[in-house]
Amino acid sequence: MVSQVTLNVQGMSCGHCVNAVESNVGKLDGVEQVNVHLETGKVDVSFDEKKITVEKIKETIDDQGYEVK
Ligand SMILES: [Cu+2]
Repeated sequence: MVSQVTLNVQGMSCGHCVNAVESNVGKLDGVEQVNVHLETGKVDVSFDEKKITVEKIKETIDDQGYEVK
């Protein structure tokens, strides 16, 4: 079953940041779709909760150097 979460992420400022988050979160097993909204700092993620947790998604964003609220 696919779940949807919107995370508030601080520190994303340009297209490079968008790419870093979208590509690294997007390649996680269980993530169906990831969409970064640079203007608002919001990151929409669709994921299979049987395969991956929100914690793991947050961790991955954090690893890129951005703070997840
Ligand atoms: Cu950037």
